[in-house]
Amino acid sequence: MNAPASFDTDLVPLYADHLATMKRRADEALARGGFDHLVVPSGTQHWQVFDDRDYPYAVNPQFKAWLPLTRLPYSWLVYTPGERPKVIFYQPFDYWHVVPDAPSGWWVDHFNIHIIRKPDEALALLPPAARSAILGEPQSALGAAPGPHYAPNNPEPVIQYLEYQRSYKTPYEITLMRQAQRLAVRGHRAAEAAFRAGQSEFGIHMAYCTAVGQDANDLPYGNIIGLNEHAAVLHYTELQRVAPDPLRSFLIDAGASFHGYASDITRTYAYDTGIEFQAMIDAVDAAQQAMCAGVRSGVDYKHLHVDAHLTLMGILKDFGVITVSPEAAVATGVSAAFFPHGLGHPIGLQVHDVAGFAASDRGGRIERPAGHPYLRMTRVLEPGMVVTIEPGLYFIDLLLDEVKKNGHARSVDWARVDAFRPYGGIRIEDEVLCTGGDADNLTRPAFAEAG
Ligand SMILES: [Mn+2]
Repeated sequence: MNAPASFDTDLVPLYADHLATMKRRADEALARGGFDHLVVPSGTQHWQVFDDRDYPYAVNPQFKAWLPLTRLPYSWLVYTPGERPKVIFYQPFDYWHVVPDAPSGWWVDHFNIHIIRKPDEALALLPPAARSAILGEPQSALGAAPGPHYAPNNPEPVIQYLEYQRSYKTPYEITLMRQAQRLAVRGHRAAEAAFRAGQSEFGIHMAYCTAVGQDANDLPYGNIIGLNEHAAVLHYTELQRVAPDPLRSFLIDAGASFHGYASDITRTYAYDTGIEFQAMIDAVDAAQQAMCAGVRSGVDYKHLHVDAHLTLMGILKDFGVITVSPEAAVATGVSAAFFPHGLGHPIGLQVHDVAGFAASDRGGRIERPAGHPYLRMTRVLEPGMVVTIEPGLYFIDLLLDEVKKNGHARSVDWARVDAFRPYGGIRIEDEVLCTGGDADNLTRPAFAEAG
């Protein structure tokens, strides 16, 4: 899928190491929970109420952590320490839909594979439920209660440990995540071209999907594509069918999936690159790269977030939007009106990956700093973690009205706000791998490669 011919071959040894890591983690998780078997259903289809239409299938992240299989509902992974893991592979006889291809790829040699034609056929192949940690959604239960009934129990000690360990990406996972970056960058390049050609938000969205080769069912999250003032809506997903006139600015927050791994990239563009808004974009871009360089082992992500507030307020001060010092803007809460979200989040199998608040692999939560309710990552960075760095500056009347109500109207030059409001806002987002040394930005090289 959109990768060099040698790509799959290169993955063979990486996957073997990844699987060895997954087994070691499972051994410890099972010991902690007092279980003999790890059982992971891939998940089921879900149906719309009073209708025969199914929602897009979403694989259980615990399942795709083991296997690059994202379109295989009603299947199961079974791992028993010391034994070869088993995949119960659901391949129905079905002429209405395309059924999953026969098992193939770099993973098959590591598993005993059992094909089933009906979901309930898994029952005879699964280990005893009472001795198993079964991780999944309730709908994955097999057999009608009160008869033979095999249901996820989701034991906390097992889940806590496995989710915590998923923070530390294996080289196999990093390889897949780099490819997810390359795919998304194709879309970002096509989207920028569509913007320059005067297309609508919907047209830009279609250009993105076509270039990536993914649509709403495949993408890791709904594309955010906002022109002009729409760039100020943090999760804008309306996709207007007509382009505004004049075109002023374009914010795109869009990713791609690769074998279940997500990318999440944001860029902002000015239509006229000679204007002051472009200069503000450039300032945020330079600041964002410095923030990315701050992703180093031992650094508290909370501190990166708070520092970002100061940096961004420095930019607003330089552009004459605030009249007070950055420190004063942060202390009075004015900064939160312009930068009202977190600096970023963990990313991997899920775009907002698990364990961003985890205090340990046995549970506990590291709370957000007071006054920062939307931060999604509060941990100290360690090698192997991948986080997004996505500072933003927006001109949002709802929040700026609060600044006035809270008695800080004189902290802001409202004529400057009026000048920037028609452009909406700026967000720039990359993924960064924490290493033992310098930060490894996964996103920028993909843009450089694409030219
Ligand atoms: Mn993000």
